[in-house]
Amino acid sequence: MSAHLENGELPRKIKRVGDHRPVNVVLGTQWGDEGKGKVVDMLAADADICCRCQGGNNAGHSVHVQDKHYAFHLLPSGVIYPSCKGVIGNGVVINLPDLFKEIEKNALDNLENRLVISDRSHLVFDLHQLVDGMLEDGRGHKLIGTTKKGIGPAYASKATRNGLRICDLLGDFVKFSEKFTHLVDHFKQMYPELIVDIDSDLTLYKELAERVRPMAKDTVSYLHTAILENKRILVECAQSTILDIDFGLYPYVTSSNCSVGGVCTGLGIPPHCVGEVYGVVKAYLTRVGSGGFPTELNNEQGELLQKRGGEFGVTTGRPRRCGWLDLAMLQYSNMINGFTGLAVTKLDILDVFEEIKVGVAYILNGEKLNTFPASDDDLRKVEVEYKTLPGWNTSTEHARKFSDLPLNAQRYVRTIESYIGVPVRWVGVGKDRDSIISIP
Ligand code: 2SA
Ligand code: GDP
Ligand code: MG
Repeated sequence: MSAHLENGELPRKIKRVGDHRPVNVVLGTQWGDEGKGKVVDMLAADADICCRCQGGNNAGHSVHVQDKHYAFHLLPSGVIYPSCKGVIGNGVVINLPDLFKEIEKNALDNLENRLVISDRSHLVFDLHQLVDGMLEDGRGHKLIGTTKKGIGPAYASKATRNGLRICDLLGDFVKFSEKFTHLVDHFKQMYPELIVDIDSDLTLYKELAERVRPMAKDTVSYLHTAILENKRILVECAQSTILDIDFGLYPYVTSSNCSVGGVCTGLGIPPHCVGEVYGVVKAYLTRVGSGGFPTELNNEQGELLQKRGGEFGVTTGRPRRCGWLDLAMLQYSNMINGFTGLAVTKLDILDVFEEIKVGVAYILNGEKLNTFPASDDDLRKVEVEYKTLPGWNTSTEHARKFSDLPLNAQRYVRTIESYIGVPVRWVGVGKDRDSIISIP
């Protein structure tokens, strides 16, 4: 026992992480494609590190800077800024060949030297993609409408504990080859028609190992050190809360936690380091893929939203289904994420509507629900109670202050704010970087 302890003096060496909250989060509140990329681009101007914590290259995050258009799938959008480091966390599933194509396509300054990839993240192989396609083809009319990027099968390998991680690739290649062959055998037992050229895949991965090696790190200690050094960290979640594997409309969901919990599990950041949680809300609602959609507009208004909003998948090019904003859904999303602020995007798309409806409650079997249905079957049965608001019939694209917006547009934003009880901090009025209104 030390002299200090004998004297009754306890030596204290306490360095508490999280006395400040340096980690801010941007996440989707609805069914994705709310414009997270644009909001992250705005906030990353003041960030040292921008991280992805879940999902894979199923994501499609667009950023428009002057006449340049970026579509990010695995890269965190903040890497556009040369001073911003990118982290791909352990919760992300990585298709390495596609990641390198994305790096090359975007040709961002010195990117390979400022991108850090968790050595705990799982790999998505071609075989996962093939299986994703086979599963979808076998579902008939019950198809989920996945992006066929192999995301579900890769997370399934993670859960069945025969997945391969970046650290496996960087370790003994003989062991990696054995594990890969075992994985192929495992899938072939379930899908005898699956064809995998093991030798050519292994040759490819041997090359990729050397390319990824300098970027691979233990991102837990990397981010821990960054937090101690007061670095500003921004997390860009992909997909969205109603696509979350736990909280979304299962089975019409993706295979990761896209809500705020995914930040901690997908990066190894303690919860008390998380500061702002910004929810991105599209001023109307869209969905790619199947499943119930209570406020969907299967009419010319829906077509108008789709056309004006350019609602096509960034990864697959699929048309997105469109409908009115659903505040009952947004309330549920807020219960899960505890938003500290909202960004309402694409308000300009509503500029031509005489009247705008917003869903405010669900009625099931004649009773108003005060919870969000767990089952997609129930969601398909609900009737929606709407509030009808007057449109503004004026272009908002040049508005840069809240007071520049027509009064009815201001009322629309305030309606969202008062129903959810969370301040709207930004309003998007166009796709360009500067087409945004900040509300102090
Ligand atoms: P997956 O591929 O297994 O994750 O698909 C499962 C469900 O998750 C939905 N999902 C998405 N929804 C909106 N946007 C996404 N990213 C792309 C985009 C989509 C695209 O930004 O436009 O290009 O089609 C995305 N990724 C997954 C998917 O539709 C399924 O409902
Ligand atoms: P994400 O997946 O949430 O990042 O969103 P996507 O990039 O898939 O889709 C959003 C689309 O809306 C992109 O094409 C953006 O450029 C565009 N966008 C974002 N905010 C606005 C806005 O306020 N107005 C308009 N007109 N377009 C916007
Ligand atoms: Mg998207």
